[in-house]
Amino acid sequence: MKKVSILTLIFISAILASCTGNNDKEIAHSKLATTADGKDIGSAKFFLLGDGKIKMDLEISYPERADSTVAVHFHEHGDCGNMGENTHGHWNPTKEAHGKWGSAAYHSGDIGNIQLDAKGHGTITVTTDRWSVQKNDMKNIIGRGIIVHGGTDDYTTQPTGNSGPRVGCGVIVKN
Ligand SMILES: [Cu+2]
Ligand SMILES: [Zn+2]
Repeated sequence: MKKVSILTLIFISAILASCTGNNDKEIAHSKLATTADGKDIGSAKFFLLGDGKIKMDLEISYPERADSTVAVHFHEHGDCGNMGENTHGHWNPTKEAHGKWGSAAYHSGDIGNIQLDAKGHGTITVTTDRWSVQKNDMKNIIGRGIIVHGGTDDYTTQPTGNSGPRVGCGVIVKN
């Protein structure tokens, strides 16, 4: 019996070690909520990587939107009031056209479309040098809004991608 417990402890320690085995530092986050009634629909976490890039892990849990696509963008202002309209337009520090992430031209917060499964769950990870958390840096993402749209980004229509209503919203906050 004692042998089993010790083995179990060793096993649990190994699992814990592997879970915390990365050195990425979480530097910012955002809680996403519905614009209509403030219901929690997910979150974004931002990590500073060893090479200076920032990685975002964004997760959506939105049963009402199961089996659909939602478009996600960073918008200019971190104010989710007025059904998300107070975030204004897409954050666009590089003065480019709206487009698909990684294409020839796109806004620095054009995350794009996320497919939600039968439970309304979906994730996306973006790693980039287009973001920072430095004050007075035009790449600073702190205080920007994240908008979840009820439609699909066509990656073409300017300057919005014709992404539909603003169904979810969050503000990027420094940790
Ligand atoms: Cu948007
Ligand atoms: Zn855009």
